[in-house]
Amino acid sequence: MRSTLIFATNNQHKVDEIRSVIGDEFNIITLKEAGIDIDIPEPHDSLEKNASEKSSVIHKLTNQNCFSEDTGLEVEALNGEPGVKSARYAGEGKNFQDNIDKLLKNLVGKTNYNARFRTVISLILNNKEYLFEGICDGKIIPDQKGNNGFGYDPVFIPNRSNKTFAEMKMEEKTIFSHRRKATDKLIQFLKNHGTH
Ligand code: ITT
Repeated sequence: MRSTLIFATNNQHKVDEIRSVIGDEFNIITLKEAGIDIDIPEPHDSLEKNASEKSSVIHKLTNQNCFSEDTGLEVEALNGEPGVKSARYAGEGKNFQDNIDKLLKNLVGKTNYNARFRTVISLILNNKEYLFEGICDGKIIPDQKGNNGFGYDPVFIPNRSNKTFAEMKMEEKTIFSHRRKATDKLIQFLKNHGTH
């Protein structure tokens, strides 16, 4: 029987992207599907700590194997911002457009547009926690392009591409993405631990 893992997120885009990488190998249950309605806190100053917080809250609640992920956009000229604050950069509303507007405003006059997405997955398997990281290097563009994806996708071009993530279909974003790289490590780990 396929192993079941709860994915501790309220972000459906993340669920779609991770499911497309994991395929049918594991049974991924969303919070909604598990009947859990909770706004998981992200109070910490690092992606690692916030990812741990999210998985441990759900583990305490369900006592089941689960994982979470925290992702940040780290912009060189802004000393790594918005980073851990990516979701709420322009305020508690977590509004994607407001966040992009604030980012572009803060980059006016800068010459270095280098940036990276970093994803940290926290897995709790049989009561022990494991972390996996995925990084996608690229750059920010000053004019938004594309309507696919979510968050900062319309202003981020990964290295070795000339399209923003928002101009790509999910399958193409997956070739480059931070989230896929972290998920690959998660899958490999689960297989090595005899979890199928
Ligand atoms: P959960 O905590 O419920 O998982 P969230 O949306 O709050 O969902 P994060 O705390 O990880 O997720 O916030 C990261 C923010 O960074 C997210 O709201 C987006 O604005 C942005 N982001 C994350 N992954 C992204 C991606 O692949 N492409 C573009 N923007 C992304």
